[in-house]
Amino acid sequence: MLAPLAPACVLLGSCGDDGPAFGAPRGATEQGQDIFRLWQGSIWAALAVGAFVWGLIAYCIIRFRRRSDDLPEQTHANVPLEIAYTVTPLLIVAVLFAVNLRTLDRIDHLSADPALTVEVTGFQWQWRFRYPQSGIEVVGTDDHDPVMMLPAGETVRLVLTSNDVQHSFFVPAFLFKRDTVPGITNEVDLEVVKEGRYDGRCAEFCGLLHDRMGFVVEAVSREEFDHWVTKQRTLAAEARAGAFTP
Ligand SMILES: [Cu+2]
Repeated sequence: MLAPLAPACVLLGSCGDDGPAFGAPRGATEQGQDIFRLWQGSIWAALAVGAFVWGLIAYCIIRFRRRSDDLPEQTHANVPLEIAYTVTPLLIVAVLFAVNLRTLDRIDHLSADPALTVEVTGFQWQWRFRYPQSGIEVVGTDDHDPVMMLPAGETVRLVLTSNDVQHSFFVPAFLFKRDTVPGITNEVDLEVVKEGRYDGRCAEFCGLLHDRMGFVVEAVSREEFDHWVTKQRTLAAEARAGAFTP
């Protein structure tokens, strides 16, 4: 069905079952896919307007091209036309605004019962991921980017803040970025739709070693996630026991 679009797909990005991507990631979360559809719809709308305008320009160039040195018939004002080209852009902007607002509302929606909560703290210059339900804490070091393990296909609540200056939690594949601000807690729900590893970065220049604030979000099956939780708890218990050994 998309065969006629093939040349455009090469120019504009990949074509999948959901149409051309126009250069954007398709979103690896439910929320990201919502944002992607908004992007895709906006580009289709822009192309439709563009095609209409280019068509009118082509029509005017051909239909009213110079045929002689005589001036064409001169007219003044066309009220219905002027109303139409004033109202139409206003309507387009109103529709885009409404659609944006609807997407914003959906991606900012917080579930009443998230399956998992992860407290994300940015600090100079690393990340701390804390799982309050299990007491697990993952902290990045100079040598190791921290990995946030999540169960795929489940709603995860991220609670974001900062210990010092402003940072920004950014996962390009999720089409998602949220600032971590000292003294302020930002909450967001994400549902990763496909298992995999997704690279993240700090997206707010936060000082000398800002570039080291990379991290990974790894979405796995529920079984793998539960296994990881058990393993982390065992390791933590062993570390505590070791610390108390005389
Ligand atoms: Cu930073």
